[in-house]
Amino acid sequence: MDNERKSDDVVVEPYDQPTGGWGSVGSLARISAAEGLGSASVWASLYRQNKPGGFACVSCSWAKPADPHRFEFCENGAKATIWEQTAHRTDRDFFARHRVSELRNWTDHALEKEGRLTHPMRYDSTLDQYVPVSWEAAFAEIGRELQALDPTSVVFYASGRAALETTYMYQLFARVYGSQNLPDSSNMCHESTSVGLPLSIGSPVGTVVLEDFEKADLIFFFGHNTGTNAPRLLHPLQEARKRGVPVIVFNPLRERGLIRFKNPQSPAEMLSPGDGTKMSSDYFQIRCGGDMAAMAGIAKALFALEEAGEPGDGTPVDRAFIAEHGHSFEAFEAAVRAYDWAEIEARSGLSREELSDVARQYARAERVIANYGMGLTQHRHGVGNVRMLANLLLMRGQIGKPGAGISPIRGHSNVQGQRTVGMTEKPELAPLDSFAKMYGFEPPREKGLDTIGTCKGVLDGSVKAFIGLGGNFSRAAPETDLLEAAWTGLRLHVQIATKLNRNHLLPGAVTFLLPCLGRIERDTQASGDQTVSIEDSTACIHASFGMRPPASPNLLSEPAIVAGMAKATVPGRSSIDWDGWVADYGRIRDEIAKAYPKDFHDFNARFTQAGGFHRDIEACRREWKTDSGKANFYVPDTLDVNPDIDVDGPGLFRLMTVRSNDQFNTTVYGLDDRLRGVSGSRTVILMNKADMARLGLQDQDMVSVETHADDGVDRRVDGFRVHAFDVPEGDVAGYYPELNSLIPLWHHAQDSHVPAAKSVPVRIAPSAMATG
Ligand SMILES: Nc1nc2c(c(=O)[nH]1)N[C@H]1C(S)=C(S)[C@@H](COP(=O)(O)OP(=O)(O)OC[C@H]3O[C@@H](n4cnc5c(=O)[nH]c(N)nc54)[C@H](O)[C@@H]3O)O[C@H]1N2
Ligand SMILES: Nc1nc2c(c(=O)[nH]1)N[C@H]1C(S)=C(S)[C@@H](COP(=O)(O)OP(=O)(O)OC[C@H]3O[C@@H](n4cnc5c(=O)[nH]c(N)nc54)[C@H](O)[C@@H]3O)O[C@H]1N2
Ligand SMILES: [Mo]
Repeated sequence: MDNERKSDDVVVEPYDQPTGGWGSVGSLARISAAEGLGSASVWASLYRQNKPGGFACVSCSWAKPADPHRFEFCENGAKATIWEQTAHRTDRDFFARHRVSELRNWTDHALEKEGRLTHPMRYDSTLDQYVPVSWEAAFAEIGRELQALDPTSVVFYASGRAALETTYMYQLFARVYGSQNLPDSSNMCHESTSVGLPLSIGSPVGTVVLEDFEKADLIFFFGHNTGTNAPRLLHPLQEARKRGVPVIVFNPLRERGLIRFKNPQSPAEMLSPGDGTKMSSDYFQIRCGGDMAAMAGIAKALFALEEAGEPGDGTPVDRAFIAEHGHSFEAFEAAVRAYDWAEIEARSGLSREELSDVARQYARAERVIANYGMGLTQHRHGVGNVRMLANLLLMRGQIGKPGAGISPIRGHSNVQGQRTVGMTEKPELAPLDSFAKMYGFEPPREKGLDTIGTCKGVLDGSVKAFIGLGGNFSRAAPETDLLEAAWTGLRLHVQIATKLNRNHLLPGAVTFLLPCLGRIERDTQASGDQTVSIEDSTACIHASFGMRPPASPNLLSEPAIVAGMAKATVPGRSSIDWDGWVADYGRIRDEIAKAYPKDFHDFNARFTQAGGFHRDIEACRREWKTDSGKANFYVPDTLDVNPDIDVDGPGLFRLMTVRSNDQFNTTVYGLDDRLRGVSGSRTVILMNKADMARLGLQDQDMVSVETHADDGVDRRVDGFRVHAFDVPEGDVAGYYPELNSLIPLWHHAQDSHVPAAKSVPVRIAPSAMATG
């Protein structure tokens, strides 16, 4: 399909415009026209995005301020809104025209471009088509199928978008049924945070709120492409830069958003001739996987500064904080002192001088925020990365005070919230005793399957059924080719979705596609129009009011679909009033408040307040819910993020799979990545010029990319075009999900099981297709 235009349409050239600016306005105008939307309806929605009384953006999870801008949205949030409100429909006629095996040859972009799903469908294997089904018949058959299966062979996935109310019901449904297989997209994303931070500071989430950005006097960024993936964060960052706050970035790619930004919502800035605000004071093109080493280097330099004791150097190490709050600091200090600079420089690709300069700036700062994204979490040593960053902050007492803290930038708009209300495969993270008491059932107590466990189970046949509450699991997960081939072995496959995607085209023996309302749409139930809630990256809970007419009269809300399945599957097995909850979501919030009183007391009274309400995070007030009762310093036993496999050998490259500016995960809006200067194709490999010369490659040459692994599996993609790019030697970058079949299932973070999507060991060769 249209994943690859003619080669001469593919352009990769340095993009030297600021992020935001007119490029972003042009991009929006193109997308709304393509989705068949008039500008009036688009602006009416965008005006209410992320506002008190409006809806919470369906794109990223960045914080929503109490005092919003006139338009509190970014280019990419607007794209997500427009994409969800599209005038196009994937209706019954569409499915009558296309067989499922035909649709499997379409690209992700082509599939979703067909628009919103309108009718519940069931796969008919004799026709190889989806055919309409009634909601009643669908629920009844799903109930019968589930009753016939062993609950521990059934997976209930959630992709991070569904609201707190839906998610609370969904996990209860799974547990009443007897399954704790509750993976969510967090397993592929910030699980390294959710595993690492509790060990370090006793909290699975970050400690920073929006106001802290106004007080910070130094800001770090590790491995996050902010201009594309959390663009609204550029506003507080721009304010900080205008105050002269240093912003220090570590990223192998020079991401425009952290280089220059022009606020598209400020007429004065847009019309001024300059090229916007310089967003970072220092930008270090660290080697992929070099963060542990760089952080060790900064820590080592801090110890050196402390020893030198120059009066202008501030407080390199906060010994008073460490004495009162720290645990195992001595072992950390000894480990850092033992690493030599040669190793630190080689692994990070940064010099001792550069890292010592960072340490000097850091030592002088009093309030410091460290932000990070997938560049830290999606490595084999992802948990170590996160803990090392916590160390760096803790050694200067930068957690638990205003203007400072650790700031994991989450992915999906409610991914953090889903974990908060019980969407977890780990029994110790859900209040199972409360659930048992409140609803009169015995929840399963053994650990369920996470994403990696689910993939293994689908591959070995032990997983028999998969229910997806949103998402595109098989496409987002690693080892995609094997997974797709095995998927058809499922007995039951149910997807609750807004748009058609590739996972939906992998039928099991019994397969349903159930279309739901999106968050922007009005959700009317027996008690009237309903409100839902989500938790943002900074642990603030917000109300979201749907406003648009539903895409089709045949859609049900997500809570109604969950209730429909639950009533058919586990009738009488609990005291849960499924229908009553659907009639009035306020009742679900009352239940959440009872199950989680510390975080959600007076939920209904508090959740509509501007800026949301902040959950009670003990680490914010220096109460450490760890085994030692203190903030635990992590002792790194290696600076190698790939300690057990070879990603540095001769001829090997470390492949980083990243998002473009024109996608939301597997949803591809277009073929351009404006902020990286790539346009016209997504099947590209971005490579350093010197590496290309060594391989005898010219710009635009076709290459094949093969995973370096000796496990007997051949993982290869072909027909990708190589482009010279400003990336460290030995590192290459390309787009997810097109490259997911290269990631071996075993290539994941050791403790959190997050697929290591950022350092896949690959070999690159001229393509056979080029000559054939
Ligand atoms: N518009 C839009 N917004 C989104 C999404 C989207 O697809 N589109 N997805 C959402 C989701 S689910 C998530 S999780 C977030 C993801 O947001 P990000 O965390 O920004 O995710 P990626 O696009 O994977 O980009 C990873 C960044 O880390 C850098 N990097 C790669 N390897 C390393 C490394 O070893 N060290 C360092 N220091 N940096 C490295 C890459 O160059 C890149 O800038 O965004 C969310 N927001
Ligand atoms: N190689 C590589 N792989 C990665 C990553 C990477 O950086 N590199 N990133 C990983 C990360 S961080 C994540 S979070 C995962 C994402 O994995 P997923 O969350 O599973 O994937 P998405 O693409 O976000 O899911 C998109 C689908 O969700 C459905 N949808 C959209 N809105 C709604 C809604 O309101 N309700 C319902 N029910 N459905 C809806 C639509 O049908 C759409 O097709 O991918 C992971 N995979
Ligand atoms: Mo994510």
